[in-house]
Amino acid sequence: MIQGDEATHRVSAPARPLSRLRFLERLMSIDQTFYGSDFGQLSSQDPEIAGVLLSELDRLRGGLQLIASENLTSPAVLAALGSTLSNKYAEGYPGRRYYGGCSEVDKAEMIGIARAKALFGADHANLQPHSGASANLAVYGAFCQPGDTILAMSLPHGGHLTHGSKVSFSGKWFNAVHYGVDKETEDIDYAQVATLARQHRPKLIVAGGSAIPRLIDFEFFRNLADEVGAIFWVDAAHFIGLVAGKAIPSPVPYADVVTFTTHKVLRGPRGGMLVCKEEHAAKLDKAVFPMMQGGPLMHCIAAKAVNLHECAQPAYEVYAKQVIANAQQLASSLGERGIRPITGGTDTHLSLHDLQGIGVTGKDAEARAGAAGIVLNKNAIPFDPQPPNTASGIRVGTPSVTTQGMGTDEMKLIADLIHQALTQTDGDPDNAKATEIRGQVTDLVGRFPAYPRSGS
Ligand code: DSN
Repeated sequence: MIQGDEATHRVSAPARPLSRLRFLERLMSIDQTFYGSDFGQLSSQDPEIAGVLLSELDRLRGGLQLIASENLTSPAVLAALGSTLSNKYAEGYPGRRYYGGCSEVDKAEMIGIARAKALFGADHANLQPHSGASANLAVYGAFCQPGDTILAMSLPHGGHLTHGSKVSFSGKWFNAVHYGVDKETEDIDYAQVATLARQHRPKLIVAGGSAIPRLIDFEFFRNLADEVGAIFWVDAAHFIGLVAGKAIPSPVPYADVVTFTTHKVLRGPRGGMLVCKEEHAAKLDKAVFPMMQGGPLMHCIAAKAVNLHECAQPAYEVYAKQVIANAQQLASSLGERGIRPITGGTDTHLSLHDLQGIGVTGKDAEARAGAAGIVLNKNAIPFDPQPPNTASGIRVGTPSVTTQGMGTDEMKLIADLIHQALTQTDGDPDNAKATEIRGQVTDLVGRFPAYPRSGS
């Protein structure tokens, strides 16, 4: 089990069940430390929105958060997000802005850039992308013209919307060719990647996606990109936190550019970032601003810097390794209960599960788990016979529960609770079995509270 404040945000022993009134009082006192004096002002000025903030905290604390792309960022990151840096216009880059008064935000951005370069061993970093999709848009802007061909993983096999899906700018403006997974191994079909690259000679080759449980062979992609004269781009949004924590190999030495979100395993604020080789730095900076974005979100950039410092601490390495150990335990314990892990398991923070063996759709599974206090998402599995809105699978991830301090014993229990919810309930929160499972979830999260209350 992870110990220590930096790893888990835990500050004290678990709380006992409280009356609703006492609970809200305690909530208010700890929230002062999360939001500063502003929370008091917010609650008197706008109780409606203050109530939403409190009830979201209540929701986070009351259930098991297994969305693979989410995490529980630290109070320090939240403090930077809720700061006056939000006020500042700072179009441009440190030392060359289009606005006066940028001396302090320049410092924040330069600190963040230096931390990102050091953490990832990168030549260059850009912290301004508002999101992962914005960072990805900048890559297209830097390297492609409309109509150019790109090669990426297909969305139903684990890719991402911005990798050439027809409903995204990337599929509308570019000619996207997609590779998938091998039917037997369910891992990336590297032979197909090579065949398609040689046939189409794409401008960009992309590795990465949203539902890939296995490590990616970056050296293979680098060599292939060199062979066909393509730029090699890694979308590392899902796993960059594991790279930061030195728990899995880094794509940075291999890729021309690596884009990512900052809020998944990395545990930073919601946003995007990119790191790249020096030769592409000026082109990518121009593609982020002024090609794709206007004013950067300086409060968010400061929060990214805070997070990068957290990720450089030894406790974060312990955390990243535990995220994987937990994901592996959860995947195998679900598998033992007939909820088959795609590829047979995971090397990362997430696993994808085929529910056909238990005769439940992804959509029903999401509803049944949700009614039992377990938050996860339905997901298409490779060669899925169901449409995406129904899907035959679920995706589960361990970033949040590991932040809460849970370990492999808790993963075994969670697998059992998921199995019970999926096979013995019907999505109705009033169902007696769902109520019983919710009680067990409450006990578990009570022992490992998210954002523990001061003095509890
Ligand atoms: N929407 C994210 C996810 O859940 O994986 C990817 O952008």
